[in-house]
Amino acid sequence: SEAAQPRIALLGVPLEIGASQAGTLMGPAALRTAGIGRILDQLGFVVEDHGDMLTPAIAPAEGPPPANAKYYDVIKTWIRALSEHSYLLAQSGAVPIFMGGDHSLSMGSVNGVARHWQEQGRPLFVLWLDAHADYNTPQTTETGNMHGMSAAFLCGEDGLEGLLGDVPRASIGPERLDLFGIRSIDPLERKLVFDRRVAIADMRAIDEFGVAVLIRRVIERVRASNGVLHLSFDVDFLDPAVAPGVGTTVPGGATYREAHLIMELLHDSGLVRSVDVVELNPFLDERGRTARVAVELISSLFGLQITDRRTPSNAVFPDN
Ligand code: EXY
Ligand code: MN
Ligand code: MN
Ligand code: MN
Repeated sequence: SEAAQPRIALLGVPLEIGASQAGTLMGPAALRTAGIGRILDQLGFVVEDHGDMLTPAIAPAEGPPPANAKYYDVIKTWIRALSEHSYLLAQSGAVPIFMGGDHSLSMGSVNGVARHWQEQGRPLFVLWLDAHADYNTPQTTETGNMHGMSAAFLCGEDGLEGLLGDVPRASIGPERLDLFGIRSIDPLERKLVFDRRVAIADMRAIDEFGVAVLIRRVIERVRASNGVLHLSFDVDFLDPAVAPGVGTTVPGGATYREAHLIMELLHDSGLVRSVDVVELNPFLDERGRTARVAVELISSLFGLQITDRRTPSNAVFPDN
């Protein structure tokens, strides 16, 4: 039989209380309205839309929540349910795209896929495209917003031990995280990222070396370990002029073309097995502009090409 068509599983995660500004609740709907399913279908994928997660039933309180973690008891119910769902989607062999929703959802989406790849004996790496490091813990946070703690949690940092309850925790460790596009980091968070030796390409590195060189370095790192890659795409990575529809804008972000090239190089690498698209806030968007840009970039990640290029990816010089 012909090779099975590659499958993509869409899952909406309408979560917003991990962020300070409400509105990412509407993110999944905006991505669908911008045509995410249709465009991936046109690219030849079998697209399974699993709809939006329903608000999970509140878990019984298990003792006092950690201080400085706003809405912990509610977010933990989402993260537990999402981690289970993410694990099952990864096991199904589809490439899951988790449509947020604020970035706290990654504590569930990445935990689930990491658990699957651990069972497959392949290391999971995470590329964190973001203006922010999201490497705060309840001990270091200045806001208590859990969307600023998700990368730290995934790397096994302390402070949110009970978050997953009985759901297995599959930490990737700081050595498998690549922070990319950082331009806003808190003092204690910055120290923690430095102490853990987390790989970080801030906007200065991007300006000095260019995204192509830096992304190739991420790709080679994953390849060297026979790993797979989860892309956690926080839309506020982009410059606010390109993506105004986000809750925590920071000037001096990536251009459309830099983001586009990153997605094309990632596509060519063939390493991406799951994706978060987070922090899209339609309430702050301008006529769906940010939703549309997010969908265009996702379509490049999944193979939309401008021309039939002869130059192999990761070439140093063009050969056509
Ligand atoms: N570092 C700040 C905090 O921890 O609250 C801002 C975090 C913004 C998080 C957004 C999702 O990237
Ligand atoms: Mn983020
Ligand atoms: Mn961010
Ligand atoms: Mn945010």
